[in-house]
Amino acid sequence: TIPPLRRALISVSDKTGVEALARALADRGVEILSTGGTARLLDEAGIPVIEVSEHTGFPEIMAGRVKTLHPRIHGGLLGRRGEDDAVMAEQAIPPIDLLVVNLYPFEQAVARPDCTLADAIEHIDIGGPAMLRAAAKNLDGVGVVTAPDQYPAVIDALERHGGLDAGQRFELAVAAFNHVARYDAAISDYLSARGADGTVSAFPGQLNRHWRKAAELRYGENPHQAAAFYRDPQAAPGSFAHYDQRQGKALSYNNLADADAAWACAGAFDAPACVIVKHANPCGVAVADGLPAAYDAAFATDPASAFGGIIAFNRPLDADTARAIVERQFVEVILAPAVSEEALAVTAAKANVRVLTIADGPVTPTGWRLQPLGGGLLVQDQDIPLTGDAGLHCVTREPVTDALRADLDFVWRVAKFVKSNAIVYGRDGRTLGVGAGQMSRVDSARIGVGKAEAAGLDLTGSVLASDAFFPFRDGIDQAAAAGVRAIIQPGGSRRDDEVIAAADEHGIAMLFTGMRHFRH
Ligand code: 93A
Repeated sequence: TIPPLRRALISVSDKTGVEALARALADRGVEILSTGGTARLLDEAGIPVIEVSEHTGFPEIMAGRVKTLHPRIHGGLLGRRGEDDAVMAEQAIPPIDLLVVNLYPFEQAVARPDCTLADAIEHIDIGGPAMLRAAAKNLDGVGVVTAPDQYPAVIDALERHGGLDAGQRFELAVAAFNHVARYDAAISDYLSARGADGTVSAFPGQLNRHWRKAAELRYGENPHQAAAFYRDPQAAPGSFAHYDQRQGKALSYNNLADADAAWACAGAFDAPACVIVKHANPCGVAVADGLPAAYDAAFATDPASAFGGIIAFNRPLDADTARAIVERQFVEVILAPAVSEEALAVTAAKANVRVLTIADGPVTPTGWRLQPLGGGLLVQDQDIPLTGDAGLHCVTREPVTDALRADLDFVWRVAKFVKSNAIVYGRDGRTLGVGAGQMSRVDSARIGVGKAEAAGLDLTGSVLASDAFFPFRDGIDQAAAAGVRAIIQPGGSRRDDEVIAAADEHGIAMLFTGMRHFRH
């Protein structure tokens, strides 16, 4: 059943598209009530409108702080149709059957760098949320509209049925509560991150996020687990959450997790780069003059692990690279900032391959890294900088040549994206062996050597990165035996002297970064 639509109240800060909606209402004989700015706009557009102050017989006062907070408004929104009719008649409260409100733009206001605490507080909407809650609560008889992108469906329903059906009113009411919840969360986050004197703390006393469901997934990490993907509405352009799937099967939970890791790693390089990820770890990374060469080199690190991998690029995917991939290997996901039409034509031959584009990226991650644990949430900054305050410094007799320095920079960047304990061997802008996720560092060092051997790669003259300091000299001895010429690591072990002496003994050059990059 469609309840009657006699009267609408329109009060919007974002006035996009409101004229078309009001006109559709007026054309159907719906009476329109409106607040100051909105009323003026509609009046100028030649749409009949009654000011709320005229309707209530009470002026807008206190520079608009009190405009709709009146029983004639809230009674009109909240009165139960059929049940409260008598009291509404007795108190001369006309029903308001449709509410169109969006709130003072608090989030936009506080995003401005010069926004003061007083500005922010002035942008806290009181009357708007009160009306939205009233209308949404009374969804049996009242429709509530909170965003311009809802207007077309409302206009369509008006034209077809003369009003909103129960399903549409329910959906709109849920959207209204979400709108208010997000609004209050923004106010709570802003204020709880500040002291009365305006000082800002890095982590607010209260942490609200308004994650929105972007996709339901077939299952979670395993088939017996249910799962969905939620997007942070504030995710920066270029971040993984803005992926656009161009072809292929539906993405799985593990696809998304691995693709995110691959995208982040690809973003660590300025030169054209290819990153192949399996089970959250890069199993091959390379930079080169172009993507075909980068892909070849990344693949060569560990062809066995690259099978069924996730492949990310930091440049638009071209047809040659796409062809090389689909002809050579089974691939789950390919992601890039863009994909040429020719490349898409190539990947189309493998209909299951998921191709994602993420425009404007990869970007340096912003905001927090969140990690849930039993009943709580660990929150930290992003791991952005590469080196500590002292910068890179050579600690060995053997100096670091420019060529070695470039290789060391490369493996150090890769190591940031490998689960700890991380050891990365490389040379000439490509990985040669990756040891990931071991409980002891020397095991990771050994695994990296084994990987290189298995792939037929020679570690002679290679460089090595370790995400944290070497606690003992055994890792250095192991590296020397494998043919490593230079090492990059944070330093800071109690046994640094012993570790440096071992490097000197082997004629290995070693850079300290003064910064650790654990990743769990
Ligand atoms: O200052 S308020 O909290 N007091 C109110 O009574 C009130 N009623 C509606 N702000 C109030 N509004 C808000 O005014 C609406 O939520 C909307 O965002 C805005 C529209 O004002 P105008 O029509 O004057 O541009």
